[in-house]
Amino acid sequence: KKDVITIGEAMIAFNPSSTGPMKFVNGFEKNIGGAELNVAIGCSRLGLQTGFISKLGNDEFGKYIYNFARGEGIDVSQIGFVDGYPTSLNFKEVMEDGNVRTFYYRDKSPVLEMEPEDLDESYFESARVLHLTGIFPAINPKNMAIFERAIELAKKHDVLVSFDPNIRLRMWSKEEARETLSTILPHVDILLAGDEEMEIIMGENDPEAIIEKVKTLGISYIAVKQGDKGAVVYHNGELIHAPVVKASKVVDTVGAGDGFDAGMLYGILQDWPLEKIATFAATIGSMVVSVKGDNEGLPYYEDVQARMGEIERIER
Ligand code: KDG
Repeated sequence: KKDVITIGEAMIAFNPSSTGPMKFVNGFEKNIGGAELNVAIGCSRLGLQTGFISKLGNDEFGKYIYNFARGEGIDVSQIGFVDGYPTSLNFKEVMEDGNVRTFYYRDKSPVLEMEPEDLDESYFESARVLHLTGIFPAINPKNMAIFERAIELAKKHDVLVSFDPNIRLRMWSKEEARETLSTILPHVDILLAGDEEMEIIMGENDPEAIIEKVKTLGISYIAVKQGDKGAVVYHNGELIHAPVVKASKVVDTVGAGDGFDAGMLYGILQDWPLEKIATFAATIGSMVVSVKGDNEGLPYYEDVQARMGEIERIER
């Protein structure tokens, strides 16, 4: 049984070895990124069973990502390798204050070789949550056919559909994002979205107003993320302002939203009270930003407990 399965594109994240404008950075460290894979890693570290559905280039980078995912305990049986499509790359520029710009090399993404028929129905039968993000359709509009099939299989087998819009304006325009992503919302059970993203999709950025609107679509869990200003979370008539958890130090903000998502999914699957879910997710988000890399800062369950002061740890 899989707790969380996700479909998306993984890539090599080249993190600069020094801060400042990229044109003056000489060294990059080879790490891994990809929002959906980050969520799978986050969930896996918390102790959930996860699976990643994707295609990678049949190259050294593809093999590196595959082995890394497997090492994190993610089921890699649904990852294929394709010839002729290089594994995607993402070079990052990190400024002193932790602000990041990304430069993609992903035009000929291996996921362009994925087809709706490739999805294995039995994989959905044994899953509890299907996590999707707006990055996948942003790669190519044809990926929506894969989402439609995945959503169909999820509904058929009572798998909850989780969705993070993850709007990357380097990949498509606001209009394209709005047009495509608004068609996904009615199928969603768990919405994990940024306030600015919801502004693009629904022209509204006030969390409570967003929640009022989207709950009419039948979405069960709603989280509106506001970066370092916290998050507002809704379920079953209950609305909670997640605490603002201050990061010990802001080093690299990329992946914070994915960490928050992993925390939400974990708490939802444990059927925790909403307040506990929100605090847990917010804590994870704050932990991710103090570590360089897209997923390196994703904590293990005990790390979150220690951060929340629930357990005391002997450091040395
Ligand atoms: O959420 C973090 C991701 O944005 C990052 O890991 C890279 O997937 C990525 C993307 O497409 O930007």
